[in-house]
Amino acid sequence: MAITRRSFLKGAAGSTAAALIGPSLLASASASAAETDGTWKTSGSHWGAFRARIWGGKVQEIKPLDLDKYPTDMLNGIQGIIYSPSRVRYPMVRLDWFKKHKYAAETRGNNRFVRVTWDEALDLFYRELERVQKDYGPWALHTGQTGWRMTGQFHSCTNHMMRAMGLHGYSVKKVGDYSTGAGQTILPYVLGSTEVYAQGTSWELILENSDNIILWGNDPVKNLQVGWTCETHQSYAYLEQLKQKVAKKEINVISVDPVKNKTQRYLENDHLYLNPQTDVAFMLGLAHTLYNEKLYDKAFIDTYCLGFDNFIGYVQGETKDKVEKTPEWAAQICGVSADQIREFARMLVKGRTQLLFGWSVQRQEHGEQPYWMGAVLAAMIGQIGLPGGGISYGHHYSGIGVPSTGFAAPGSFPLNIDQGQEPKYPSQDFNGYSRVIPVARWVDSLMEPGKKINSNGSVVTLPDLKMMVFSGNNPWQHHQDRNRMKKAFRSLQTVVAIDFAWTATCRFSDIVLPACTQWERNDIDGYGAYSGHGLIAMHKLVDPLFQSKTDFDIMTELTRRWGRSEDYTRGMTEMEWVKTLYNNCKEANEGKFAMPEFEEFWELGHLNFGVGKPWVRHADFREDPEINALGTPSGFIEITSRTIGNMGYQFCQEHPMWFEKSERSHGGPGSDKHPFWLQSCHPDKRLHSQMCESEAFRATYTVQGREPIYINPQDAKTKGVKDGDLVRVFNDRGQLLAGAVITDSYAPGVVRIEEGAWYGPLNEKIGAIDTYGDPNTLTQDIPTSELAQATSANTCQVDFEKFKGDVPPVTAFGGPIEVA
Ligand SMILES: Nc1nc2c(c(=O)[nH]1)N[C@H]1C(S)=C(S)[C@@H](COP(=O)(O)OP(=O)(O)OC[C@H]3O[C@@H](n4cnc5c(=O)[nH]c(N)nc54)[C@H](O)[C@@H]3O)O[C@H]1N2
Ligand SMILES: Nc1nc2c(c(=O)[nH]1)N[C@H]1C(S)=C(S)[C@@H](COP(=O)(O)OP(=O)(O)OC[C@H]3O[C@@H](n4cnc5c(=O)[nH]c(N)nc54)[C@H](O)[C@@H]3O)O[C@H]1N2
Ligand SMILES: [Mo]
Repeated sequence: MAITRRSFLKGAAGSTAAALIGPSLLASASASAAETDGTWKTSGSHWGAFRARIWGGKVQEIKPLDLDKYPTDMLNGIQGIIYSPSRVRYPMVRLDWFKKHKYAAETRGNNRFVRVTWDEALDLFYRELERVQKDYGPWALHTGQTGWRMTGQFHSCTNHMMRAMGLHGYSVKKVGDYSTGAGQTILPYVLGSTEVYAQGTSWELILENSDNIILWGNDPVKNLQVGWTCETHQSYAYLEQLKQKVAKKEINVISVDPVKNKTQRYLENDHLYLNPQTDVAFMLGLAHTLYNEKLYDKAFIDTYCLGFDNFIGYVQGETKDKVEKTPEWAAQICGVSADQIREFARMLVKGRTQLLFGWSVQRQEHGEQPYWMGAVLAAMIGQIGLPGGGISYGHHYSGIGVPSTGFAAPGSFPLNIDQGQEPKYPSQDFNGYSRVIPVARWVDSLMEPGKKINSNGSVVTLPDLKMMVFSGNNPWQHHQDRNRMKKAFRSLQTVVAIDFAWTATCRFSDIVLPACTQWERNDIDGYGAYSGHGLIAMHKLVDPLFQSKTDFDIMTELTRRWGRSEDYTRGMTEMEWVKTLYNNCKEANEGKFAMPEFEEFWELGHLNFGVGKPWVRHADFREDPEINALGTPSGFIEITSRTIGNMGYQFCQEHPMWFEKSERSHGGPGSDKHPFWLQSCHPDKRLHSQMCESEAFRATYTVQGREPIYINPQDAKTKGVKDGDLVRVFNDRGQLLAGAVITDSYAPGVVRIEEGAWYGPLNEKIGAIDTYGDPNTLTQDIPTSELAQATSANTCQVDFEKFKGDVPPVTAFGGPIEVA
């Protein structure tokens, strides 16, 4: 058997070369035609809308659409996605799985694959679907993981996969997501909606009315670069105004964060460092001050809230742990002095205060608590429902806070099978297992099938999964604790991945099908997820590369195998679907906005609905809490929740509380052995793992070809690590190589490796070093609590040292080891 040289060694050499060349040289080298040659086409992306110059069948150049006044520099990474050496080129099947016919689960991850034809690959996929439904049942198949599939409403690949699977049989699905699992579960009990995905008070009203803005674990300047649909970047116009108001001292902006983040560096606002994961202790200290200094809004609490006295009993040390939550008590946990806590509390009630929470604080153990406690704090301040006051949990996301136009956006390709249709295997017998599991608990299912866990008031029985199908998500990026995943994957018989990039998920799969990127197909998308700013025509820029196909074509061919392709496609082609989605949207907007005929829109490339009217979140509730009651059981803000109290959980009780974490820095558990808190925030130069494969762009931030780890100068000195050094980062769960960037933006005891760095294990063995720097090699796979069962990625202690010894090549990129 000959091993072709598309091996990891070559991949490593490639990335070093790119590091030396740099981005500008590569860009000009690819522009082989004169600047004016070719045609310009419009398309969209999570990173915004753009125009691309196509010449010689290749994308030569990308420019932001004129409408986008604040384009992200990630547009420079797009060509590198299309032309990445990590593209999935052909249908591939894992060698040992293919040849041994006994799943060979123990060698999964060795990255040795054979090339097969499309027909062979789809026959195998179908064979496995049949086998699992016949030999086991719907409980053995999980098709429910979702993720950041590329933009475009028709080609939403998760929908394509799920609809096709649905025509075959039932399977296990998920509830919740990795983004806001804890927040979206707790807040309906407290404020009556998920809040995290709700439109927020308009920025112009915040800018006009707020005296204080608290950016609570929140980095909008970094995180608004991407959006769930094609992003408009309108939020940045408001952030620019905010910057001016900060300079003129018209608005007092404070970042509460263990890190000086990108937003703070941009706004040049004040900062309150606190120890990681200690927000609730800090907030309890604030509540203690507001209560005992009689600064809180008693009238608001009496009119709009439920269960305040019960909660105050805990603050005063009369109930539960009988510890008074004085600022002195809080100070020894959160690292902010008692005097500073008192001052902060007094500032909160001086004028109008808008709390703006990010999502990272709930992506940690007991992540339900800081969100609930934030609502309590906002209630004590008493400004919920006023312009520029109250609390928001989403102003860093997809343009929340940009007023909504209210016009309909295009719908998407249906995720479910059509009414009246039945799958080939109609059995819905889940053999006593749960058919829906909390999103982040699927690896637990693989490890402990049959285990019963509490989940948001009910009991979930983890299914005994044999097969998983992934499309439009990368679990070997999004889930925690790689070595535990390696163990868990041994209980799977068949794993199918459909992707255009040879991610670690492909490496750990058995059948890999090459999808094309969104720029190799025609589609339509909403422009501005929350603003409803308009529509984008997504013109196919180039033909699908290598043997890749659209997800639509892949699933049409698959469903044909059991005679259901017509049901799947409804007998329509790609362009017929795109046109239908447009026409349905046109119809929905009839009488409100006169949309042109499809052909005109397609020619123009975009449609602008204009701007919406400013709006205040919860204003109606404030105006009349009886008529406009919240969606909570009582209709009021529930500071104490009887519903949750009755669940009887240990780590989510009847009101918000401080719970010690299983791992915490600054003297907390585990910090004696692994002193540094690792935060794995969202990347500044990627969308999770997407664009990591973009070689020249990656070279703009890597250190010796590795993912950066950000370290405080003091910590670096103690460890004898210099800027640019390779470091080994480790704990009892795993180890990785990363490149040191020394910066005083990080507090001592805090390090960061951004999530989405591609996992590049040296080999498939458990414990093997990760050669590129995926932080999920080190994170803990534990639930937030019995309530949400969400991911706790940010509860993670590590240690690091300067790397000594032979430096292994980066194995993350460049595709499989192809065995002929
Ligand atoms: N440690 C740590 N872990 C985290 C987080 C964290 O903060 N820290 N954050 C979590 C959060 S909030 C999220 S949302 C998740 C993100 O987790 P994911 O959404 O799984 O991450 P992505 O890297 O965006 O993966 C999308 C995958 O889909 C593929 N893809 C895109 N478009 C298409 C398409 O059209 N067709 C096909 N077939 N494939 C496509 C891409 O190539 C990529 O491999 O990560 C979570 N994991
Ligand atoms: N560029 C870019 N933007 C993105 C994404 C991306 O991948 N790239 N992903 C999108 C997605 S899917 C999501 S879910 C959102 C994620 O949005 P978030 O989860 O809000 O983003 P993060 O960047 O992880 O964290 C925000 C801030 O929280 C701080 N923080 C972390 N832990 C603590 C803590 O214990 N206490 C306090 N007070 N602060 C803390 C961090 O230092 C950081 O400054 O971003 C979206 N936007
Ligand atoms: Mo997310």
